Order: sequence, then structure tokens, then C-alpha cells
Amino acid sequence: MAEALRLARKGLYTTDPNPRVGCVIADGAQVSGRGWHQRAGGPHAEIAALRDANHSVRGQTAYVTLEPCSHHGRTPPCVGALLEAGIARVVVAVPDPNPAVAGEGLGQLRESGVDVQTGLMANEAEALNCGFLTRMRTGRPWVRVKSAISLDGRTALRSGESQWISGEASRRDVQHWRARSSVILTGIGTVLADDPSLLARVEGPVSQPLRVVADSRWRTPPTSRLLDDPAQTLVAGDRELPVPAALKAAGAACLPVTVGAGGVDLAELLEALAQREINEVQVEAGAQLCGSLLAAGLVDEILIYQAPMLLGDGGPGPFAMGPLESMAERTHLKVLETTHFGDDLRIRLIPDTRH
Ligand code: AOF
Ligand code: ZN
Repeated sequence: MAEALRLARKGLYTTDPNPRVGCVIADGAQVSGRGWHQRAGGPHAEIAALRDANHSVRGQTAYVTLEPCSHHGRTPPCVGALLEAGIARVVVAVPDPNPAVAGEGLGQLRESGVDVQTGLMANEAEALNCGFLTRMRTGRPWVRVKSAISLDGRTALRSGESQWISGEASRRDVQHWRARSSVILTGIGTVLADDPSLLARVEGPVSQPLRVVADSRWRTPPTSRLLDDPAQTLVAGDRELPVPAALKAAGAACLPVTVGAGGVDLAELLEALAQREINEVQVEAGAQLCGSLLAAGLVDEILIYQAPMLLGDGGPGPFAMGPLESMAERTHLKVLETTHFGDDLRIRLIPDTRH
């Protein structure tokens, strides 16, 4: 299964909106076929592994990182192909919550007399497809907030100046997280202040994430760099206000949404993104948007790059939340992992639901 997960990771930047899936077919410790899903519309991991085996795999075991599919999607069902090949045992990391599959793949295999086991390396397989699994289970994408902070917890000077806090190694690492994302979400404040391009700059094939701007009053300049290159940009603004013709003419997709006192209705926006088959959303935005997402309970993961510098009083933190009245109001997080990138420390966290 570790090998199947390694294979699945080869599709990290390209399978969107499909999950990353790997498959190893083995006879005891002898591997006879390896495969992974490369892109939507292409063969699933199981089919690739069956094709890779150049002799009969009858009676052998298939290790798959996701429950084999039982439905006709863009391609025919993998369960049928595994049965036809005479696979005797299937070991699966996680069941597929896709309503078109949802246990039916495992059920059909069992009914046909295949020995089926699930849960092997499930944590690793969950992390690999956090977006796809969350979208299928909840109808909204996985949301990861990325932020670069100083040792004193600030993302900018009081003046707003923020280039560059994290070092080169961190900035290179961020590109990999962008490349695996379906969407990079930012706010109009960041667009007006920094005019970012938000492209994923990595080597090799990558399906560029959709850039999304939360822009209640449709202020995105038609001349912004976001609208200046081949990757797609979607602007979400107030459904009560007219969409500027110049914005559409500049190539932006415009999504009218509900806007309240705090700006764009973020739950509604995320749901609309899930309907467009968006799996992972990476938020690279200012304190207002990140704070609103956190307050609404819409943050699944936080990626912090902490640089060894002090930025002094008055600068913002990653999440605007106003002063707290008591310690009981603090937000608890759980550290998943800490890694060094050059002089910076990368901390990966998730909300701590025990509090
Ligand atoms: C697998 N192995 O490698 C993948 C699976 O439209 P299709 O035919 O590509 O089907 C996509 C769905 O199939 C996807 O939403 C997920 O439920 C499952 N993906 N299943 O057994 C694979 N990529
Ligand atoms: Zn399949």
C-alpha cells in the first residue's frame, strides 16, 4: 500500500477533479503490476496496473488506495476489470464516498467471492485526497489557509508592506501546495494591494488552479495580472450589484453571490465551488478573509511559514478576530507536522475539535 500511495502521488497535480489513486498488483511479495490515475478521462489506477502486468494475475492481490469504482463514469467500472482478471484479494486504504460508488465497489467484489480488506494506511490515503473526500462527504471543498508570519506573529508591517517575509525555500514549497490545489482563493484587498498572479510554478505537467477573488463590490481591475494569462479567474461579487462589463470583457468568470455585513457569504461560495468539482482550496489572502473563514468554521488546515524576524507593533496577524474577552474564547489548533525550510519553520495545523 505504501508503494500504491507513492504511485498515486504521481497524479498529485493532474487528476483534478478526480482523486489521486494508485494500485499495485502482487503475488505475495512479488509485484506484477503498478499503475496510477493520471488525469480525468484516462484509465483508473487499477486498469493501468492490470495493463502493466504482462502475464496472468489470476489469484493475486490488488492493493488500491481508494475503493475500486463500480460505476460507468468517463471510463468503465474497475470492479469488472479486477474480477475478469481473476484477482482473488483486494486491499483498499479508504472507501470511495462518491455516491456513484459508496461501498458498492467493495460489495460487488465480496459478492463475487473476492477477499476484501479496508483501512490499510487510511490516514495517508485520506491526506492525499482530503479535497475529493471532503467534497463527496460534505458538499464543500477542503480549505487550507497559507500564511507567512514573523516570529512575533505578523504577516506585514503596520504600513501593510509584506514582501518578503518567508525565504526562498518556503516560497518554493508553497508552489507545490498551489499545484495540488483546485482553487487559489484571495480577497479584493490582496488583489488591489499586491496584484498577484497566483499561478502554480512547478516543473512538469500541472493543471493550473482556478484563481478566485472574493470581491463583494466587483472592484477587481480588468487590468490585474490575474486576468492577464491563460489560467482561469473567477470573481465572486454581490448578486444585488451589476457585474461590470469590463470585467467580463477582460476574461473573468463572474459569480454573483450573497453579500452580508462581513462581505461575500463564504459558505455559499465554497458550496458553489464544490458544485464546480473543486476539491482543494488554498487561501492566500489577508487577515479579513482568513479571519472570516476561521470564524465561520470553514478552515480545515493551516499552513504557516514562520520566519526568524520581528516586524514590530501594529502589523496584522494571519486571522483578524478582534480582541478576545477571555481565554475561553481562544481558538485551539493541533499541530500535525513541523518542518524546516531554509531558516523558516513550516507548521501544518488543523482546528482542534476537542475544545
Ligand atoms: C478508482 N480508481 O483511479 C479513480 C477512481 O469519470 P471517471 O470514470 O474517471 O470516474 C471518476 C470517479 O471514479 C471518481 O469520482 C471516483 O469516484 C472514482 N475514481 N476510482 O477506482 C481510480 N480515479
Ligand atoms: Zn475505477
